[in-house]
Amino acid sequence: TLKDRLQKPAPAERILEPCPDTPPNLVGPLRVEFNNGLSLDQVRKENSNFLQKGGRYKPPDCKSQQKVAIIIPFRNRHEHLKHWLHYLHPILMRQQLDYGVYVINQDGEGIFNRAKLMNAGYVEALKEYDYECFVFSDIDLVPTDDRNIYKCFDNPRHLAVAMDKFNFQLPYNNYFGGVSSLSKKQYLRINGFPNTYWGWGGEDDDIFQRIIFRGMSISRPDLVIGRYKMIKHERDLHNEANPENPRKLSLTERTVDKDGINSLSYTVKEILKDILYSFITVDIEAPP
Ligand code: UDH
Repeated sequence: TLKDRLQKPAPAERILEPCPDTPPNLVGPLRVEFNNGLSLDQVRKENSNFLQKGGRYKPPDCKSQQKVAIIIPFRNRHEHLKHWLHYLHPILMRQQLDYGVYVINQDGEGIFNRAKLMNAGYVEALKEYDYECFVFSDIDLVPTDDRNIYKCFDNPRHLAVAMDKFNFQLPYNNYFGGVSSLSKKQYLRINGFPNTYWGWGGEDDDIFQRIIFRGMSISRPDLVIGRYKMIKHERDLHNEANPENPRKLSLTERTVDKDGINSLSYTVKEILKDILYSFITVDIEAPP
C-alpha cells in the first residue's frame, strides 16, 4: 500500500551512516605468497559476489569516506595482475572504500611510459565516476598489512615505504615509487604527472619534486604498516633504463606547468569490463 511504501524506503534510498575512521574488520599483518597456483577464474569466483562489473565496490552497510580510483600502469603482466587482484580486492573491501580498479594497458610495442599511463588512467576513471582520490599502483606490489589504507590524506601519500626488495626500508628519503595516493585537488595542484619520461626511471622523482615545489609534503605510513612484497620479475622488453630521465630532474621546476595533465594526449583503443577490473587499452604515442 501507499502507506507501506512511505514507511519503508527502498534499499537504494536508505541513508547509510558514514563508515568509521578505523575500519572495524582489518586484520593487520597478512601472509602473502605468489606460488599459490591460483587461476584468474578462481580469483573471479572468490570476489564476484561482492563486486560490480569493472572491479567496482561499495561497502553495503556504511557510506565510504572516499571514492577511490586505483590506477595500474600495465603491459604484458597478466600473471602479476592475477596475484594483485587476489590479494587487493579483499583488503580494499575490508578498508570499506568505494573503489574501482583501472588497469591502463599500453598499446603496441613502443617504449613504456609509466607516468603517462597513470595520467590517462586519471582521465578515464573520472569519465566513469566522481572519484575524489587516486591510488597509483605498480602491478607487482602487494601490501602485507591491511592497515595501510588505500585512501587520500592531507598531503600526497607514499604507501610503498617498506618493500622486501629494499630490505623493508625506504631506499632513499625522497623515494616516491611503487604505490602512492593523491586527492584530485593534490593531483591538479601539480598538473598531474610528467608525460615525457619514456623508459624506466626518474618519473617518480619528478612527481616527488612537483609535490615539494607546489608547497606540499609527503605523508607515509610507518615501516611496519607500510610493508610490501614485490613479485619477482626480469626487466621487461621496451622499458630499458633511460639515461635521459635523471637529467630531466633539474628542469622539473620549469616543466611542471607545461608537461602534465594539461598537455596529455592519447587515444583509447579498447575498454574491457571484467568483473575484477576495467582494462583500458590506450595508445600513448610511444616512440619505437
Ligand atoms: N609495467 C608493465 N609492463 C612493462 C613495464 C612496466 O606492466 O613492460 C608496469 C607494472 O605495473 C610495473 C610498473 O610498470 O610494476 C613498474 O615497472 P618495473 O616493474 O619495470 O619497475 P621496477 O622498478 O623494476 O619494479 C625494474 C626492473 C627490475 C629488473 C630486476 C631484474 N632481476
